[in-house]
Amino acid sequence: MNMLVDGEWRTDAYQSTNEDGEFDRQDTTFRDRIEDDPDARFQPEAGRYHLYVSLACPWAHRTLLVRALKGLTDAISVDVVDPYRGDDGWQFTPEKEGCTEDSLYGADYLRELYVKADPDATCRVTVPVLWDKQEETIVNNESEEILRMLDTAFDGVAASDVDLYPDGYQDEVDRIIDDIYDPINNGVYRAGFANTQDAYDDAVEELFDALDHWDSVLEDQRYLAGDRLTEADICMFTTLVRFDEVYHTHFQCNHQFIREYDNLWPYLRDLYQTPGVAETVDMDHITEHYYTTHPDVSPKRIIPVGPDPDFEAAHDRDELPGGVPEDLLATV
Ligand SMILES: N[C@@H](CCC(=O)N[C@@H](CS)C(=O)NCC(=O)O)C(=O)O
Repeated sequence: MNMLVDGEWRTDAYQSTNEDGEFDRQDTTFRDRIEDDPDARFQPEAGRYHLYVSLACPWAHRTLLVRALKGLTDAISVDVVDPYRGDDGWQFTPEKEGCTEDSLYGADYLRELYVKADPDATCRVTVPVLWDKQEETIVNNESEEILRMLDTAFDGVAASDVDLYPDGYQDEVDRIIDDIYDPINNGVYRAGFANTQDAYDDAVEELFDALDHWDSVLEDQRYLAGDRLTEADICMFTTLVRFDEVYHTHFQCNHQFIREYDNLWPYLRDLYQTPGVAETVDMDHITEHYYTTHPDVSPKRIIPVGPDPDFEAAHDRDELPGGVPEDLLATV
């Protein structure tokens, strides 16, 4: 697979499975932090930061969701790459529906920004990227860390007081984000990119065990961490919303659709209908990306018709304790 090696683009450098045929996701490399501290190198400021995203990517989608829910859309600008990722990696194709140019530098490919940030970069060129316009560099390209920064470091800047990492819930939120990563968020990729039957079998078994578990947790609580919408729900949402259209078919996670679950399905609709969320979901970019970008998995690049789940249908979960924070309803 493609990656940068010493700042040069290579199409043969990155092996995505290990010797057992298991998908091996590489660690991200830019890990600086924006901190609300006068001595910090990267401080929260309106207009200083920029996100490079793909609307198809579940990891980038997390950052767009927090940006929307926190009321940071005016403070943090965004550019959107083409959903199709070819041999040259993520590309800017402003002529295509839902895509933008690189509004900062007019780059053709996202990798140019990585090399600008580090001329000797040796890494995958992934989205999301949190870019600092002041220092002209990448602050961070790990979604979990970006979403935490947008949620917790921008209090003086964000238009909304919504707190997705509230006191009293933090340990639980961290535990859930950690618990769902391997079997669910990364689990669908482990199933889809497995190169052996054993690797696939292990991944789907863990995936559906975990989905069953969370389906039962959600029977009598509205959100993953209890009665409040938190970062954990953001992390779960971006996988669930892609599941029936993409992961079920493309990654062969076809034991069950999300819309067949008693609680996960209404939970997914509840999140989708939370103010600010639906606008971040672009199913055309999602389906185009997956079905056309992985020739090993889907060589004919045909985008299937899909079940078109009705995310707008009533969910009735407002009968459970807790709910959408008032300030979110007011600001989004
Ligand atoms: N751990 C990273 C993963 C990001 C990631 O893998 N993004 C994918 C898109 S869904 C990507 O850009 N892949 C390009 C590549 O691996 O070359 C995060 O959570 O931000």
